Amino acid sequence: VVPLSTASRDPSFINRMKKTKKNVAVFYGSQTGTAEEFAGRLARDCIRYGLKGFAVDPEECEMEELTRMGEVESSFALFCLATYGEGDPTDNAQEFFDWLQEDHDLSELRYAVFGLGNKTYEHFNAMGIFVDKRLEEMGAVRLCTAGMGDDDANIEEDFVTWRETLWPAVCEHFGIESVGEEGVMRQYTLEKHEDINQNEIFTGEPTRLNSLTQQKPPYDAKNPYMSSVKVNRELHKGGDRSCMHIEFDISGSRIRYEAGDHVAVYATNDPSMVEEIAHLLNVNLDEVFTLNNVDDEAAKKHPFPCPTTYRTALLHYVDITHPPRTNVLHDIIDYASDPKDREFLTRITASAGKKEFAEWVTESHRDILQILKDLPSLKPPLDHLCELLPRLHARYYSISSSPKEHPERIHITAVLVDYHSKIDRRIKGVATNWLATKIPNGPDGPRVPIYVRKSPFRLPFKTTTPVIMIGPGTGLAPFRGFIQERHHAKAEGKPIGDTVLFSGCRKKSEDYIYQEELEGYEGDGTLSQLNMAFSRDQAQKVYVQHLIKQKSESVWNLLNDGAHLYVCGDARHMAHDVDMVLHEIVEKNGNMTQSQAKDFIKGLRNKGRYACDVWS
Ligand code: FMN
Repeated sequence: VVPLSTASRDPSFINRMKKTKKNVAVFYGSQTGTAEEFAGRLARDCIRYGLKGFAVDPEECEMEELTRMGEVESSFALFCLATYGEGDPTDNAQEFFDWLQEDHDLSELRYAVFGLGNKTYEHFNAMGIFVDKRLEEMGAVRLCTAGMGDDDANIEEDFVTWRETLWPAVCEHFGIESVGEEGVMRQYTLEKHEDINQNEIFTGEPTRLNSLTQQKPPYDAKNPYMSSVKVNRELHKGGDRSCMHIEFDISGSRIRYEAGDHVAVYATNDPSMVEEIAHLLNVNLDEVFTLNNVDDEAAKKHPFPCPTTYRTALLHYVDITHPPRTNVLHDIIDYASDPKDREFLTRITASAGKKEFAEWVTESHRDILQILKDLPSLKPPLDHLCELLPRLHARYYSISSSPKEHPERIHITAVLVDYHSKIDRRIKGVATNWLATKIPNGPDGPRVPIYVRKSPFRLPFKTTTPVIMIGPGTGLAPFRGFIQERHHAKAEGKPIGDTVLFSGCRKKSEDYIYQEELEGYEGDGTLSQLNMAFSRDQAQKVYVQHLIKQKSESVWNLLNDGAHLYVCGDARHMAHDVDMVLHEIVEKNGNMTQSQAKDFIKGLRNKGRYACDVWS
């Protein structure tokens, strides 16, 4: 079995460029694969201009060689860089980011940047913006204006639009022209296995063969732990939504976690969707195959662990529920036998068809199955579809327990994603709907692959430091862990500082999660304030930011006493509105001007006293 990535690869990307006559290095900073996918597409674009490109993981090569780009004739570098957290780089771009803090001579480098971000975050595209500026400062030549992808709107469209400015700029700079038309180029070739040993076939392992059946610590993203689900219960008392309290058993696994960490869950797609796709495309799901990269130099030999069956690929490895990106539909146009379907797909995947694509695919939430149903003459080979669809990624949940009180369990608190879209299509979240089926059924329970991801979201070191925690809905999750932590310290006789919670839900009688626990903590003095906003229990909507405003004075006094502030939950509205109210409080109660208040809050952030764990 060929490993997914070759560990012994030459870390010198310049050597690799020279050896394989490549002239375009496409670096990606990616956490969930979007930037990596875009980098792969840019590398493939190169062929059209008589160039040779390859996608490179900055973590796996010596980025200081950017100073030596002149050694490769007519070369340039492209960067697809996502931003995370509070304007941070992705894990695989952290070292590159650190390297950029020092001065280097980059006058031999020509480059262009596409940033991936989301406008609902305060530090929109901070990493892309930083790298674009920093490379220029160090003497590198910018080939075109940086692209700023917004994942809150349509990042695919942003990418395609930017690419339409990139290639003409490259052509002009190097005096080259497009050499071929826009044919579809496959990145992988199909290999079928008629006669293969069953133990050599991947059955859902994220990286290593048999890692899910022959379990060995330490556990991480490449080697998740098959944890037994011990509890899965409903937290809502009424209403039409569902929120699950789930407990994963980690006893004997040597997994350690801290309150504030995340747990990643590898979920499986809905088997009935998989069956339907196979039926429409007339494929035997148990057929065993491998997809091999046509580029021998590529870091990724296969798009996902191979050899495997189509069933495993569709259940575990590819994302079949998100509406596909433009390139997926573009690359399968020729598989439609009806000229009307071909015309339609050509129109909506062209740059002039962006609006129609957005309406018909993205906004209508059409997944690949729905598209195959709506265009009955479209019959792409399943292996090509598997190549084009993005990887199904692990989903992260804020852990809602403390290891001090639950050393052998990891708790999560998850709302079931199941609703009807504007045009009445049912939207079901992959992971939460799969978790909903994981009901304990005996001593060994159903098992779920998990691993713990460390987070910087931490209680202050001293138990006496006051904390203000703001987390409505499932934003309460990490704070349940924090409160357990303080409860434990208190039980041990340690003094604890003010512990203030602002949380909320729609109706007290329906979706007030962990009500008894929270009231218990208020009663025994663990919580010094329990502020709950019930948005729909009265004529006027009441949210956490309103309660924070009502408690302005107390919040201000706590901040003056050195309190740490935490916000968790919805980034789009809540975190933003809370931030505004905090600015108002500091301005008014601290007698400051607007800009002084801004600096004060910035100071809190810099000192690690204002932390966010938000999502959108
Ligand atoms: N985008 C920003 O512009 N600024 C941020 O601070 C930011 N933080 C994020 C935090 C989380 C937990 C997540 C899930 C996304 C965040 N994003 C932020 C958006 C991502 O950068 C964006 O979705 C990007 O397309 C992801 O690229 P990737 O799939 O290559 O990792």
